[in-house]
Amino acid sequence: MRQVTTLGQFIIEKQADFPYAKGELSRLLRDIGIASKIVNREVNKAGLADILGEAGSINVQGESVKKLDVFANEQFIAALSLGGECCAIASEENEDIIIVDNKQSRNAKYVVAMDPLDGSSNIDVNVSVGTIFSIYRRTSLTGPGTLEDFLQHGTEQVAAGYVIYGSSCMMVYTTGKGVNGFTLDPSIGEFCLSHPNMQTPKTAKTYSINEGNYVHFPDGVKKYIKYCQEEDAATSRPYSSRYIGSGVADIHRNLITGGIYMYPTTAKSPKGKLRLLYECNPLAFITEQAGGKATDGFRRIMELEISELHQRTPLFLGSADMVDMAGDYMKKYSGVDAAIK
Ligand code: AHM
Ligand code: MG
Repeated sequence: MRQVTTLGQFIIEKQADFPYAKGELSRLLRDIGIASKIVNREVNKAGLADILGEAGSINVQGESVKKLDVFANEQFIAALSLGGECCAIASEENEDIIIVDNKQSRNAKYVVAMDPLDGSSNIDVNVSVGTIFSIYRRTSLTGPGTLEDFLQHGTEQVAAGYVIYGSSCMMVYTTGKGVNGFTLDPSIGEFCLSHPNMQTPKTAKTYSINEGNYVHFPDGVKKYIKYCQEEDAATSRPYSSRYIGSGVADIHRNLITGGIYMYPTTAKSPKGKLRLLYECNPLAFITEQAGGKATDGFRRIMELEISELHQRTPLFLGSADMVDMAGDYMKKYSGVDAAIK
């Protein structure tokens, strides 16, 4: 029988990489793993809505059926609160931070930012969705967690990851020592190491962007898209366009096969659509750890100043050579003045 390494075993083995660690981070990652298994179970049942009851209705057991993004948010908050290893949580679903103020959590070292169910509009059409998370060491010393604990540069992240609820359920995470991916084996209910030491190709032939917004893109993006579409045998162009519209799914594919994901400024989203704290920073950390890059078109995502919990930013993320070239086009045709201040 082949030896399998479960997420739990792997976390314990890797704890040795952090000589001063007392296991809190390991327990936090374990809590996230547990919540994601519960969310996966519910996502898999989403197609049964007609039988089990539509979101917002009362199901056959007389319970009210929750929307899956609300359900996912509640599951992650419950797992993190009960686990006792984080003193505050920031979520895309909550305007303000959630202070976890029980006896055990009050002085916990970490805060967790998350998007509990990214791309949730895709659930009704059976397209993959995901959870994104980011872990920081608190900057306040003791007592309840504060907003300031979250307003740190992405470079300060201690760990980050995503879970993709797709044809299989996978957790991919980094603690700053490479990226590892775990696939849920439903027969034993465990995440098993399936993608050790993930590396993204340095260059590739796929670009991912919502081209419906083309007329509103900055000139640098328009010109870069045209470059991707030109015929040139030496650079294997034209490239392929691949856009699911579910960020975790697009970025997971590009991480494995290579490519660039772009969400620039548009008329509807003049500062970009994606959120710095719980979407862009964690995805940037994972991508960099896999050998890729992430910028806002001009600057490294993980060095951007953050002043608001739900702050947005443009995002260019993926294979290093492609992100560099898109950045060159931005500088040449859009100019540094176009950078979001
Ligand atoms: P959400 O957090 O509200 O789900 O929005 C984020 C999603 C990403 O998953 C995806 O890449 C992007 O928004 C798609 O946006 P659009 O439909 O504008 O292309
Ligand atoms: Mg989101």
